[in-house]
Amino acid sequence: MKPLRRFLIVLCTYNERENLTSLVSEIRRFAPSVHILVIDDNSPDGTGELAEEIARKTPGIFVIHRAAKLGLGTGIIRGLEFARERGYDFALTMDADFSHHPKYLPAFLKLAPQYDVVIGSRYISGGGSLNWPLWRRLISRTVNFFCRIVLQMRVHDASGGFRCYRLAGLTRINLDRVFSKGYTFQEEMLLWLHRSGLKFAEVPIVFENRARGKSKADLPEIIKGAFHLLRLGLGR
Ligand SMILES: Nc1nc2c(ncn2[C@@H]2O[C@H](COP(=O)(O)OP(=O)(O)O)[C@@H](O)[C@H]2O)c(=O)[nH]1
Ligand SMILES: [Mg+2]
Repeated sequence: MKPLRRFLIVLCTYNERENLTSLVSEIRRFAPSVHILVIDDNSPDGTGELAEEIARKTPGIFVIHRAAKLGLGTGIIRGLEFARERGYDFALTMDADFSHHPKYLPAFLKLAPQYDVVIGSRYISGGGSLNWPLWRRLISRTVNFFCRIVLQMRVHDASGGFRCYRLAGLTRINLDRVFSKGYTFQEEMLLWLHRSGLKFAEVPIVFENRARGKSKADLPEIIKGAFHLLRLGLGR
């Protein structure tokens, strides 16, 4: 008999109290058998305590608390390590603000067994962005242009964080080598995976701007991101 494939959803949270309860229940609705790991960076709004409360009531939900806001990238790496330690086959990362809607999970779960990385893509037919400010859309387009032309990545959406990784494929890269701590983790991670010759698929997703809570993508994060991308470009 084929062994059951095990999925872990990694949710990094910083001040997502208003989203977490409904997000977890929607994830469970669309993907009942997956486990969920919340990585909270000591959110001042009490997201971490709420996550504990949900985990106490629901099996298959785990929480890691980090002492301070240490960045989305390091949070995801922590999540991937947890998934590896616990013997999951796949780790799925998504934002915790409904921009990555759980309704797309079945498409990821279906494709995952045939690929090393499944990417939720805004820039293929059927995908898109809704209610996202023009400046965010421009930055996203520029970053993706850079990834295609300078970094020579053959994917349409290299900056989105809605992804499913086959954990066996990740052993081909050294996670300690990833230097982006924040948002550019997404591009950097994909670059190393791309160069190690893994098999990618893209599924269309419509990214919808958050309705609740605040974005953490501020100017310092964007400037840091630009430097990280230039560093990646120079390293070629
Ligand atoms: N644990 C943790 N989560 C973070 C951090 N920065 C952002 N996030 C989470 O990463 C996801 C994406 O962040 P968000 O603020 O929505 O960025 P945007 O969608 O690009 O505007 C959300 O689930 C955030 O709560 C961080 O430093 N630590
Ligand atoms: Mg968001």
